[in-house]
Amino acid sequence: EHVCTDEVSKAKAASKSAGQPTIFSKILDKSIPADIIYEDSQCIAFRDVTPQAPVHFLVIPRKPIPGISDVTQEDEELLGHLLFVASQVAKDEKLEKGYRVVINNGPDGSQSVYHLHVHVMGGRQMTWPPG
Ligand code: IU
Repeated sequence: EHVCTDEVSKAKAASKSAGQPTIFSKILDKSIPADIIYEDSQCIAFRDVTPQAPVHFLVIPRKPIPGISDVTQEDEELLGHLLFVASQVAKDEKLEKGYRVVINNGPDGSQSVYHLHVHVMGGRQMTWPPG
């Protein structure tokens, strides 16, 4: 097993900081800027700084949950809300031809920021399987 793209090695390194505050906390408290396209009491959506498609935004909860594998039953409604917001912002972004929704989790999932986030990518034909 010698998979070592830049993306994958970054993700493996990042997993060691799991549990620490992330850069997304700073986006949430607005101490660093981001292109925020939606916000409410539970979550925000902002454009990914390194877009992998013509439209690529992230939906993140205000609650600092490290990843999808860390949720508890009390997060059930919040998880539904994140997906609902993803669908509404996708509509605002005019992704009527379709889009992809992704949650990376842990080292094997190539998660690089340990604050739960839903990726929404669209504006081009996506391929399957993902890398
Ligand atoms: P991942 O699922 O943890 O691999 O995705 C993290 C994403 O966060 C990735 O697409 C980055 O481009 C994105 N991102 C960002 O939008 N702004 C930042 O300051 C940082 C990462 I650090």
